[in-house]
Formats: sequence, C-alpha cells, structure tokens
Amino acid sequence: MQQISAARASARDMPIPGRPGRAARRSRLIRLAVMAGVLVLAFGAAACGSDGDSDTQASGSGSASGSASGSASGSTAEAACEPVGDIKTAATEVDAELTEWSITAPATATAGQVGFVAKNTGKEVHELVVVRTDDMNALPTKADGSLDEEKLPSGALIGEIEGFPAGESCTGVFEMPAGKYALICNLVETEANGEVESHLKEGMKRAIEVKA
Ligand SMILES: [Cu+2]
Repeated sequence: MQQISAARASARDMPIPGRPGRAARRSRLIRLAVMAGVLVLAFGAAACGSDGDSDTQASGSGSASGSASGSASGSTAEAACEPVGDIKTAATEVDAELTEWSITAPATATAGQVGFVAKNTGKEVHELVVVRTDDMNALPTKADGSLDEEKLPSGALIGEIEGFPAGESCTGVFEMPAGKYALICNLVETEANGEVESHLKEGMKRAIEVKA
C-alpha cells in the first residue's frame, strides 16, 4: 500500500521560470495541505467546480501550468483533474496514456497549440509534464531520480497537467514550437516502509518530436 505523502508534493515543488515566488508559495501550501488536508481538499473541489474561473494558469501559453491549488490537491490521495487551458482551442490533439510505469504517446505531433488528452489507466495518481529536451535520458535529476526542474534551462519547462486520479482523463493545451520534447510523470511518493519512488525513475517518460 502506498502512502501519498508530503514527499510527493515536495518533489513537485519546483519553480517555473519567470515565477520565482511559486516554489515558496507551493511549499507553504504543501505544509498547509499536510496539516489541513480536508480544508485544502475543499478548496480544490471549489477550484475545479468553477470551470475555468479558478486560479489555474489556463492560458495555454506554455509559460506555466497548474497552480498552487493543483499542487495542494496533488499532495493528497484525492488529486483531481485540473485542465490546463481549453482543449477546444488546441490545433491538434495528442492522446497520452499514463500507467505504472510508462507513458504512451505518438512519436510526433504538429507544432502549435498542442492539446494533450491524458488518460490515467493505472492504479495511482499520475501527472503529465512537458519538457523541451533533445534527450529525455539526459534530463537533470535529483537524488531520488525525479526531474530536477530547477536545473532545466530557462524555458525548457513547457507546462504540466497536475496529478489526477487513476481511471480518469485530463487535458492540457500547450504552445509547442517545433522541437524535441519529453513527456514525463514527475511524481514522487514515499511508501509506508519509507521507500521513495520516483515515477520518472520507474520509467514514466516518453520522447515526442514536434514538427512544423
Ligand atoms: Cu506517475
């Protein structure tokens, strides 16, 4: 039995280029979430129900995705889908399947507003992070094997669909110029026996090339 803990959340507590305060805000929220999970859950549900009116970065601009509320919900077993942008605005749609321990997606996509339809066919919460990189096997990682987003080159972090539950689908629209990218799940969880499990290290990564 895996226990979703603050470790999962903290591993995702990473700054987005241009938004230096985010990590700190997330960090505080995560601590709050741990102390008052029920309260945070209530907020998360409210944010989801507001249909685009939440503080989720929904522009699809690719500069950042998700939100403080997303990260807080990701720290609980009740992570909920928070769509990034409006999938109807995507120029193309790409299906991605997330499970233990793989990400399945087409090898190529068309540049522009790329809409990901992510389906979690596994048993655990998963997320979809889009990173621009020529080599997904050369991404900077932390000691636990998770992606060290702070060490990514500026602009390499395109965006992410925050963790959402098994059996569900979630969408995200990201502006993706032609280039090489990786889709990864960067969740980290600490199991009851203290073992730390990085979904990336377990194999949740997939290269995708975006062509003009
Ligand atoms: Cu995962």
